[in-house]
Amino acid sequence: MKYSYIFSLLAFALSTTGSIAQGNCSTVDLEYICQNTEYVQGIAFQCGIDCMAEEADCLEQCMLEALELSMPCIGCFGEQVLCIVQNCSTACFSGTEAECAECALQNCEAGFNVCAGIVDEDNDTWTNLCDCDDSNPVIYPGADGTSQGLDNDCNGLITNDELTTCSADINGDNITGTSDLLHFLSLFNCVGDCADLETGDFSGDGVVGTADLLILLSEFGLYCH
Ligand SMILES: [Ca+2]
Ligand SMILES: [Ca+2]
Ligand SMILES: [Ca+2]
Ligand SMILES: [Ca+2]
Repeated sequence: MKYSYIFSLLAFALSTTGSIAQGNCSTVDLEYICQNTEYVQGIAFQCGIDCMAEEADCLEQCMLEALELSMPCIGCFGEQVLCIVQNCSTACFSGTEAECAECALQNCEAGFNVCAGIVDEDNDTWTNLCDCDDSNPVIYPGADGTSQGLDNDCNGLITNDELTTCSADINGDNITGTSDLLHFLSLFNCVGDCADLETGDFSGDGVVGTADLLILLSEFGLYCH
């Protein structure tokens, strides 16, 4: 029995598309698997080896001790092993590792994903394992910035190509916020010879007024560049 199928299954699960949400792995479980993919793969591999001749719950207990995953989520790994044994014994006992992995993918990958709740609801090819917003297709690990103030690439930071272009960032600190609003209000209704006219006249009509306030409010709270 070869246990390298688990490597393939996890690698595949990272990029495959799914359908139905609601699984046994919580959001915390999925994030843990995403953050520790190689470690989880290694433990699954080792526990698979250690439990080859043991009772059915050996694999689950072994993984539970080493991984910070919930029992229902780990149960999906156990079901996966059962599925492999039932469907792929020939490929995995006497075939190559590639044949074993291929058989596991075809027969047991979909079931594992359903069990674990691994889906790709926004069809950006990244499942909810590592897609930090699985309802928005312009957000996924490695995504290009879209200048919408979104963390497109899921790295926890809003970087240059992700920043919005905000005309209302009066003080130039790369965020349109309270300090800009206060400065703007001090200029409100200033017409003609106001020294700071240009600063608050976002709409370019020569008056600091309601049109400018609406622009500022539409950008309020945004990270800018
Ligand atoms: Ca996705
Ligand atoms: Ca997404
Ligand atoms: Ca980012
Ligand atoms: Ca500002």
